[in-house]
Amino acid sequence: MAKNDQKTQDSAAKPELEFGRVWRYEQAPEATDHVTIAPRHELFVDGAWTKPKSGEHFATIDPATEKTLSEVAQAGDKDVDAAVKAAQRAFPKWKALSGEDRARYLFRIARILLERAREFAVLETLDNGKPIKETRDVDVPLAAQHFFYHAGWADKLDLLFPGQTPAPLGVVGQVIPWNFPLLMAAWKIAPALAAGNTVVLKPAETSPLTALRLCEVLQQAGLPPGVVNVITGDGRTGQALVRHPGLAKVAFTGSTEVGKEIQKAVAGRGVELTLELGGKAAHVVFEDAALDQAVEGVVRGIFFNQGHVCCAGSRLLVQESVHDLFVEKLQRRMARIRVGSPLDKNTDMGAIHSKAQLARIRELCAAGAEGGASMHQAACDLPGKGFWFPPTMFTGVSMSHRIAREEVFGPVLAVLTFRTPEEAVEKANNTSYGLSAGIWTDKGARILWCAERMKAGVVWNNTFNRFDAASPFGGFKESGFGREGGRQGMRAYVKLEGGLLPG
Ligand code: TAP
Repeated sequence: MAKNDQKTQDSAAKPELEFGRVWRYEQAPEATDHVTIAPRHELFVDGAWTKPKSGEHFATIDPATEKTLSEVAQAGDKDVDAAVKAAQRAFPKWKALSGEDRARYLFRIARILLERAREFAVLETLDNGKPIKETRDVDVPLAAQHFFYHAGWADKLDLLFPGQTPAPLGVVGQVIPWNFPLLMAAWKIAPALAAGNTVVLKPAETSPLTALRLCEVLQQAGLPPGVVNVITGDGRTGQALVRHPGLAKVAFTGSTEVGKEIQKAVAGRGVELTLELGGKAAHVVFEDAALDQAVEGVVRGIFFNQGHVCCAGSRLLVQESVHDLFVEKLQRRMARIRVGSPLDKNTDMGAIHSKAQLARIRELCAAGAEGGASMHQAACDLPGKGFWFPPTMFTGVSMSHRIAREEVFGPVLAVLTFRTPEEAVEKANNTSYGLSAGIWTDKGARILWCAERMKAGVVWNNTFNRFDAASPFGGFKESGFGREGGRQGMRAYVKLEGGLLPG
């Protein structure tokens, strides 16, 4: 182990796995920490595993070791077309099922996911680099919760939209990112199916394994062929999917840049669109807040999932009177964050997801230091292999710094100050994003005053990064539009016919 050594190796290593070999994690040699990974994965189209027409596959690696986990199919235009056609064929029958029958499938999927929770948690940790305690306690249970929750709506759509007749849209193309691969798949698939739509899902190139394993769960649950199709590939596959004329709706989560491209690609086609994009959330700490609790909230807000979180609290706005004390407390807390093997149950922060993401984090940190902000990094021993970055905080940051404006998508906190609530709100809103925000104060009236004025889709009070399937999630401005979760999330997957009430 070399201190803060972030050397990387060529990630295009040859696959080393044979079929059915048990993958063991070298740094955490517990015999129970294993999952079986096939050396090659095909596309899931029309309920069956299908080879890509091109015959091309690419490697997906463990970012903590840079070892190849498996090879995954590269779907081309013809594969995308076959997947959309399978979903089109399945749509009339799926739509015609009673809500109660659709709910039965969703409940079954949720139960099987929980039965296989350990396997999914380990697989997600291997393919993504996030700590096992997060995949075990957050990603997998929340993914199951989304299926349970939406199963509950499948036979109550009339109650959800009273006075109107909700109908499914058709085939939905869904493109998801790498930061919460299984959870994002569940967020997208569960409401779509509950409403009677069929799906073609494209997972991120660098973290496709849990979405593919979810297909096994769908098969186990007896989901009819073609209702969900999963096609793997890079950005070209996503591009071919969102441009396919057979789609009724596109749902995308990822970068603002790609979101804008997708918006152009679907413009004028009568395709419904929801975009959940980037963020640069302000985490506002007032002098009257319970500071020790706020420190925990700020740490959770930025270092959870290595900061690879669209709603991460990456801008800390702390009231000037408590700035020095709060920063000192944060530094002490950061020194106790355990960075290391993602499969170790004690690890707080795992590996950075990819070499490219590590390069972006380094670039933005270098820009912060060059711009005159002071960088504080927790001293920790980082493994020699894999992609790693220590918990990092910048003080002396101004709004003109790139680290205060751009989404780093890594474990990097930018600290700014404010004097009055008005200034806090003004600085919080001084961003092109509008996904989330956090407020720490002892005064209820101040929470309401700030929350009303903050232009963010989600505002957490005296907590941060809490998620629930019943709670709508989504942004304003360059963070996108449309909501996922809750009644609002279901609204994005139906068209409303008749009735006098607005949708
Ligand atoms: P994106 O490029 O936005 O990737 C998200 C998904 O879109 C992936 O499945 C991607 O495929 C696919 N995609 C890429 N180009 C596409 C296109 N032209 N049309 C349709 N689909 C396309 O994100 P990224 O490259 O993984 O990360 C880049 C930056 O985006 C990060 O540094 C971070 O700041 C931000 N990001 C934000 C979020 C959220 S949740 N807001 C999530 C991830 C990343 P590939 O995987 O093959 O590229």
